[in-house]
Amino acid sequence: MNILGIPMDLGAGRRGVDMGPSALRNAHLAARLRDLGHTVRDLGDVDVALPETLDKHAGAGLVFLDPILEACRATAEQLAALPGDVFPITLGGDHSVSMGTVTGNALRGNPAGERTGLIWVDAHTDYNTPESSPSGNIHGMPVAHLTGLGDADLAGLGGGWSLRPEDIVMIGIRSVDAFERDLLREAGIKAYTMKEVDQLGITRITEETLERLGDVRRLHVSFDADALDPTVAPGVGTPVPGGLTYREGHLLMELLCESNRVTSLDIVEVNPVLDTRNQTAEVMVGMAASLLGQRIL
Ligand code: 6HN
Ligand code: MN
Ligand code: MN
Ligand code: MN
Repeated sequence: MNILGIPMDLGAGRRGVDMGPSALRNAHLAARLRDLGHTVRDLGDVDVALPETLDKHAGAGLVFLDPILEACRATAEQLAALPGDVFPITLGGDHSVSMGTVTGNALRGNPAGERTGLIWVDAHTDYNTPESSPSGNIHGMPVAHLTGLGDADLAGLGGGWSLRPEDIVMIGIRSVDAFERDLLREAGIKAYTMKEVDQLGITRITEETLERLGDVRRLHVSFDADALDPTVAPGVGTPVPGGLTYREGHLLMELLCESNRVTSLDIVEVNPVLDTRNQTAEVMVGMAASLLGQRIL
């Protein structure tokens, strides 16, 4: 198991998620995984430019485009160079880091070009393009770019590889922008909203998700802390009421663990500046532990 931090908050509207990797390490991520019997290697952090040294508006409508592109490229390259059989856990950082993590994991040890599935656990669909975005913040755009929409450089991170919309499932959704909704429908991406979490329950949703991605051998889970209810995970920059409960989050991770099919994980959008005594980092470390083998009995 390999840990890689991407201490970046350039894609978010508020400062502080750059401290996410530290907060998660401080919440004993590596020790928890070692207790489960895993061999854990921490690869440290990717280099990310500091916003204070940059011109915010250099990227024509896209806030901090160039430094985000650079950090995502470095992330993708580092992950792609890892062996196919390691399990990378990447720590954000704002959710724009996932353009790098999903790309790198899709290319890692994959000479045959096998498909990668993406399970996006989030309050938001993050499917804005530069044109549809109300904020210009790139953390609202990673999934669109992974499927080839939007800015050509960001969409081209995979050097020809991009994610198939039918290989994406989103869970926990409750905040979608107007034009983003149109793009999501056009792409035909499956998204389970909180309404469906309430109606169907996490067990059925997880079963349907795994069945839908049935012939995809590599599964990446991207877990945005704001998928959880703000009472459970208060340390996030874009909180939305009515999220996953503590148990719904764990149950999702426990069922994905049982499937034995997940091959990489992101933990993103943990903002220690807005948190209460590192609660959100601790909760997210618990989620990772459930995905990686922790059992109640
Ligand atoms: N996240 N849809 C909003 C935007 O600015 O595009 C919020 C995005 C939040 C992104 O939390 O990863
Ligand atoms: Mn997100
Ligand atoms: Mn979110
Ligand atoms: Mn955010």
